[in-house]
Amino acid sequence: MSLDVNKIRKDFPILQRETRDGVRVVYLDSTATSQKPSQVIDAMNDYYQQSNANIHRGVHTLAEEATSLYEGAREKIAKFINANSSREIIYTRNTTEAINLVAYSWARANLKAGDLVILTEMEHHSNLVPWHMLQAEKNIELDFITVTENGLLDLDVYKSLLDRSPKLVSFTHMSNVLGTINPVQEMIQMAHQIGAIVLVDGAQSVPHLQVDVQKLDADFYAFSAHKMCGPTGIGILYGKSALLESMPPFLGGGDMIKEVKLKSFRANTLPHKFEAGTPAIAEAIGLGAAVDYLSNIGMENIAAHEHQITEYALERLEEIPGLKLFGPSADKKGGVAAFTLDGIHPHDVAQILDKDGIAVRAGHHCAQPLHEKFGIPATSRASFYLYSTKDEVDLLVNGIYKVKEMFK
Ligand code: C6P
Repeated sequence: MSLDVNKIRKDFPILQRETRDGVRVVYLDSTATSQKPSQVIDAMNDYYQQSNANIHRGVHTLAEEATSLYEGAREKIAKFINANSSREIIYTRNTTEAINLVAYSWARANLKAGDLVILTEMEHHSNLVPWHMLQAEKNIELDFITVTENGLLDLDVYKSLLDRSPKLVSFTHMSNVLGTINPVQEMIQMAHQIGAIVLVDGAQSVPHLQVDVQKLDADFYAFSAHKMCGPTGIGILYGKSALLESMPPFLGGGDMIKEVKLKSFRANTLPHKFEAGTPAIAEAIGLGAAVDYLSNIGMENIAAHEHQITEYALERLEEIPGLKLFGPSADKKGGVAAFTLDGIHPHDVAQILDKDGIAVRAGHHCAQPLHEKFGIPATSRASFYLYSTKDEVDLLVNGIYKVKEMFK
């Protein structure tokens, strides 16, 4: 089934606006954050207007309503990624905090000096820096699966790294720069064969692909609401319940305890053990609405639409003399097109495109080591989502020709 993109676009108020210069907004930066449909904005407004109260603390009507909406959203999220139970869904602030939770709690308790953690050269800083910090503290060892010239993980290197018996393997499901969709299920299976635990960074996959954490057999899986039509300020750590049960709490405070004495405490059961303090209640409800929104359209339909747009975009961009695309062919990637233009700085490209209302991101996209690997400081990056159109790709391509003309 193809998407009715015109109908979908009507759900997103921001796509109806114009820029300062009175031109239409062409939003090609969904990899940084997606736009939000009215259904999500309304769910959050309704909560504040009708049910605002703190959760888990009151017996009054509003507190019960707020708790039920907040926990109801957790159920929806569990179903969306096919977790075995909503106890395995931990609310965090974002993917970054979810990865830090694993680094602070599971890794601090389970890793010792000399233990090996395997990452990849295509990781976002969120899946590098927490491990650098742990390395400084515990003297663990880090090593990296290399990225090939065409933007794929080198699985032979992975195999040889697994021979060194790592305790943890962590990698992104989909690269935010190359768009590469990694063979996650196969990689998890390989890690499990040697007894390693696997953490997947799903920041770019959950918004765009049907993800089934049980089928993948991921031990931990992290993602952010704001990239999947939901609000900022909330993300998810999925973890297998046996692992989460075995882990010490991350942050201490209200709600994460069963009992507190002056000199001790007993931690709460899952998932509350990892949710200290008043959480982002409206945001959780907004994420629940985003999950409903995406599920109603169907993740397979969304992925198919994005594939069409990406295929078209790569084809059109490849025609442009002096433009170099990074990452694999459309059949191996999601809706991301990072590129450089001969002799023109990526920031200049983005700034000039902005004059025509075209929003792309320029920089290292929080993947500095990956850019270093390719010998470049930065790229310009266009990215696509369920509301993107071929007509927007054409506007991007025309805009790039204009940039080239200006720098001639
Ligand atoms: N990438 C981008 O423009 P947070 O900021 O915690 O919601 O997500 C972090 C993150 C982790 N992993 C991957 C693969 C990501 O792409 C991101 C966020 C954005 O590419 C913002 S830097």
